[in-house]
Amino acid sequence: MLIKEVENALNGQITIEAESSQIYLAMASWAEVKGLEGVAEFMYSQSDEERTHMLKLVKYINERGGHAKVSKLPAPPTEFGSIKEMFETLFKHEVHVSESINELVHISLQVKDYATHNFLQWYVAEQIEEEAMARTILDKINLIGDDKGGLYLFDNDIKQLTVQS
Ligand code: OFO
Repeated sequence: MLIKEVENALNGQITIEAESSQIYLAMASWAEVKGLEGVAEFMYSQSDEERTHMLKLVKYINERGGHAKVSKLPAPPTEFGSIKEMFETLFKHEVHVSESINELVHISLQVKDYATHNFLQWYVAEQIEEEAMARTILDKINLIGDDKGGLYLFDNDIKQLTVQS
């Protein structure tokens, strides 16, 4: 049985994962409109992934006798500046998600909820991967600079990351 404090904190994480999914969907649409097919495909798939992160939390809370809640979300932005700015936003967002997961881990230990602590380890590992991937992408973008041909190749390249993830 989940104690209220943990249930509320996990419900808060549901909102964060749902927000991630919405933001990445908005990024996918922005990239698609700009003709960046590869980036759009990558972002659509990131958005789907975030939804699975959210669903995993829903199932866990309900399985442990709590009640998973679906909350209202603010609309994500529609403009993301440049590709570089968009991936910087994504990176910052993932760092924020990691901080939130860390806080959850901290709460679970404080109240000696070892089952939740164990459940959260999957998210800890996932965040390491997601932050690393965002960093790799940003490094590539910095290498390209203003080179249009480089951007074309990058858009093709990123499709590979979508297939792998
Ligand atoms: Fe990329 O955030 Fe979920 O966990």
